[in-house]
Amino acid sequence: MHLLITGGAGFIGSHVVRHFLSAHPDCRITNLDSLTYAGNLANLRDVEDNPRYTFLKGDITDRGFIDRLFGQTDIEGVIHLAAESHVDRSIADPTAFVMTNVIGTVNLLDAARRHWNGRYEGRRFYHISTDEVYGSLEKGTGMFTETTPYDPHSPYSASKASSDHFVRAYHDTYGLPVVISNCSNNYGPFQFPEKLIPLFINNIRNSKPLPLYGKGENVRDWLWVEDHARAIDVIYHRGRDGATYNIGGHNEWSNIDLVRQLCHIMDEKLGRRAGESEKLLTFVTDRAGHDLRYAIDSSLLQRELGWVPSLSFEEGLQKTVEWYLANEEWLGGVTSGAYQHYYEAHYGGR
Ligand code: NAD
Ligand code: TDX
Repeated sequence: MHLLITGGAGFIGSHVVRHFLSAHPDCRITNLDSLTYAGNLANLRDVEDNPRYTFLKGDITDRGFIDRLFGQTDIEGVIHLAAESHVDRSIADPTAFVMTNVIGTVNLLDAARRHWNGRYEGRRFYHISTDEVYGSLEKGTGMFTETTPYDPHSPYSASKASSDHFVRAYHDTYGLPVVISNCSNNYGPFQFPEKLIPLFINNIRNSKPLPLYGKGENVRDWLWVEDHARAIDVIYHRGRDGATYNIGGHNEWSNIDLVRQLCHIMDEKLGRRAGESEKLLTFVTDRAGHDLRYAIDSSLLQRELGWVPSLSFEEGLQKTVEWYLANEEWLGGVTSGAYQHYYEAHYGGR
């Protein structure tokens, strides 16, 4: 089987590539990625010599390129992760989010429609999406299910909601075999340090302030990234045609509680006095339109396909911290140059 994985050089994509290569010996993978600031071939050093793996540098916004790719290869399945993924960047400038997340997704859908041309047996287009399309929940009550109406608030979530709608439209209009999953916040190795957990690990390491938005009361539902990769595997192979599955770890944390826990682990690992890292906590101006709470009901996926998360958050957070501390070279590589400019522009002198 020949799979096209888009965005495979990013955080989640690299785990998906690694998982499929090891779990499916019959599977060949083409990893299509344009290597934006978030794409990094160092995320896949351990598989780059695998004869079943090919990296292809290319941009999904380039319609002609995507058309030639489908015309010249025997792609049987697509797992589409390539996206602009950071909410703060989407607030600063939504343009790339519309181009990649909306137009790029439509380019892929349309190439699959035209080149597969009704020969859909054994073929599938899988769109990896986010819980943020559902909007925001009140504190303490309710969860997102697959039938929760879409209510995106940020340019990022609006672009992902739009792409989800296009995926469904291609299923309903052209019969394209599609499946969608909407997942909660991922964490783990190889996450770019613009996102909360790796950003704060890096800042604690460097004794820099920890910029917590608002009062730190927003709640996120965290999932170990390899559990997401396993969910993607079962959904790709056994999910119903046209269906949507929510993926989440039933693991809600307010940002302030999560950061305190992270500080505690970092104090231990760095041999600092208890409470030392927490002194770096700095409350800063809230994110515009900041969604208060996300919580995912993943009972459909658990009931239908038997997926369950494998790792407790306590273990996952420990493993994540250990990974970042053991991979200083990786962290140094992604936090030099352009990252410094982004950091200065977004967080100012802090
Ligand atoms: P990421 O930012 O780490 O990686 C995105 C990858 O896409 C990068 O390798 C980048 O180079 C590539 N890319 C971007 N624009 C491209 C383009 N025009 N053409 C080709 N490649 C391009 O993102 P991530 O956190 O790994 O997220 C992957 C997917 O999962 C995204 O679709 C995101 O919306 C979704 N998702 C993420 C989370 C999360 O917590 N990170 C949760 C749910 C869903
Ligand atoms: O500096 C910060 N300070 C802060 O308080 C950053 C970067 C974040 N936060 C808060 C905002 C959120 O409430 O932490 C929480 C998590 O923030 P992010 O890591 O930016 O993630 P989030 O905005 O929740 O979105 C993530 O989960 C869903 C991913 O970035 C998306 O790609 C995914 O779809």
